[in-house]
Amino acid sequence: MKNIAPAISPPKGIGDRPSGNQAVLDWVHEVELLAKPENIFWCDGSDREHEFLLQEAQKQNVLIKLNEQKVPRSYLHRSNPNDVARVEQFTFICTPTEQEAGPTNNWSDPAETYSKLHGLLKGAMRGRTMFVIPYIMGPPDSTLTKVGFEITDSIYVVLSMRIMTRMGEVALKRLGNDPKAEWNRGTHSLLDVDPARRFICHFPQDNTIISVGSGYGGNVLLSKKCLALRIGSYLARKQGWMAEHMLILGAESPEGKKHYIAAAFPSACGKTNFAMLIPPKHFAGWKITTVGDDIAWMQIRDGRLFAVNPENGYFGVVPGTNYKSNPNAMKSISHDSLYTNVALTDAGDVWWEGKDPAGAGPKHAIDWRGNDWTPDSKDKAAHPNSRFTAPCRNNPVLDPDFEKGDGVPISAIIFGGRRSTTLPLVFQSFDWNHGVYLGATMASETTAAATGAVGQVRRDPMAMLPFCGYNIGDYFRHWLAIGKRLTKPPLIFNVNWFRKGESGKFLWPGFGDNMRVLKWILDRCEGSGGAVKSPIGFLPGIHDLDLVELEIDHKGVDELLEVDHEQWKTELAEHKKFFDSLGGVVPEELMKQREQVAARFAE
Ligand code: OXD
Ligand code: MN
Repeated sequence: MKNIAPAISPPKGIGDRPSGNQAVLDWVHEVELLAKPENIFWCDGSDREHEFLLQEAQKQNVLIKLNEQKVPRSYLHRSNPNDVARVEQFTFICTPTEQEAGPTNNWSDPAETYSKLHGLLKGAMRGRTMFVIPYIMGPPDSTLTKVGFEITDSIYVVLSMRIMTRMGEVALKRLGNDPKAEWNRGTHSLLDVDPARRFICHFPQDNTIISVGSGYGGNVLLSKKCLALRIGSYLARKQGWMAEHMLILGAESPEGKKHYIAAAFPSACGKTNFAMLIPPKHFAGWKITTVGDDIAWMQIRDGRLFAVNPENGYFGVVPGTNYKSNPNAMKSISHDSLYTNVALTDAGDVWWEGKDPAGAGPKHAIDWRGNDWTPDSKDKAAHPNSRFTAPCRNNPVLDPDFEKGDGVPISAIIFGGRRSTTLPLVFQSFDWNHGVYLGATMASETTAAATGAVGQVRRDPMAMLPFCGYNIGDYFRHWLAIGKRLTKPPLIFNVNWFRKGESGKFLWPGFGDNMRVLKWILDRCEGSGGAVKSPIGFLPGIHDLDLVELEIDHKGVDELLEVDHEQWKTELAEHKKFFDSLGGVVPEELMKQREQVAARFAE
């Protein structure tokens, strides 16, 4: 078998083993004995190490350097074409009992799974370098922050983790020498990138992750979906906090009044765009700032929820990103970034479908698979789930409290999905428990972020369906229990930017104009926004939304805000079907909420 990750030989002073926690050293030694690497490389995240690894990655064709004038200090990576998205069907939660993993997760027995994975890892790193990455998730001085170690034989993973996390000394310091301290053990090996030997396994009770057979971000940057969400949600329930698939943004009015909002949308539904929104001209003086674009860790203080972004970088969907849809993302990825599975132009620049809204793309490029591409090609130049990896520091609208250990106070939580019908542009829950019901029943049309069919409506509670590391019924209970501890709970809303009219066209322009919806949400937080009561919650009246300078007619707004009784009959039946499909784990309170919505329709 060809060695796809040959060992590298670092010069003196790079990759050396630090003195450290004995529990970590023992674990690394165990993995070494199993995987039998040629050598071990301890990462410290330094610039010297970074330069060395970039050179090695280019020598191995893992990275292609981009044109220095066009995208300084940036690189392109092509993953194996069989390995381009998260693989939910090969993702497992390995709790002692199946019941703990619950009805929405694939479960497998921990002892059997360890044994299977250890079999696959046996000798897997022969002739390769085993990298050890110490990292933290969360701001360095936050009580929420967690320490993780990832072992990997992929240089691309090391270079990506350097962007996505805070790496090196900061983690060793935070962990200290206590052999009983809490830290996450993550082991990753590419093996031979064969889908038949691809498994992403979580052992929450052991704070352990083992991922094999993939080199794609969501499966192998173990800090992100694996630790921050799946293991994170398990720890959060045990420890009384929340780990959620949410962006966090700051919104400051021209008068200097600021609120922070967290929003849960499923993968590839616009979290990054919303977190970096630029308001239309009419909202001059408003400032939107980004705390995070994908994950929120939240804890209760003084009866309120406070959130931190555990990540240090963005791993975002590239296609469709342009100077119109998200100028701040374009600036964030204009230097010091890694691109995965986009096209390479003849000038050494990157390109993707939707990069130039006017349609002026290159006449020739190399597509994401490494083949010649022209506008006449029938295949896409960039993979629909091609990604950028960029440091948060690149974002021109990074919130000044991005690193605040205490977190930022959350005034509102928004749920949302991609729904062509039924769901209005925006509505507000009557209270916390009703809001939990909105989250628990949310649904979205599937995207390319995970393998499988695209465009099918699936229930995705709180956008956590692929990421909740324990029984979803207990997760709902945890939400309800958090609500009981909040004296000033965030208001809860649902949005849908994706409703279509009879012609099949989107009714709402989205992007910057989402500020108009956000403004109503902020007005509600301030107690000043008007609303109309409907069976599903509070809706803005047409005059409660600021639509000045927007080309939309009354009819369009009516359609966007319409609560169609027939459609809702079907929707409520779908809610019931979904709850029933979970096999009795749904809390009584949420069943009651459903009945109450139905009863309000009958009033
Ligand atoms: C992501 C995802 O990569 O949700 O953030 O798939
Ligand atoms: Mn995500």
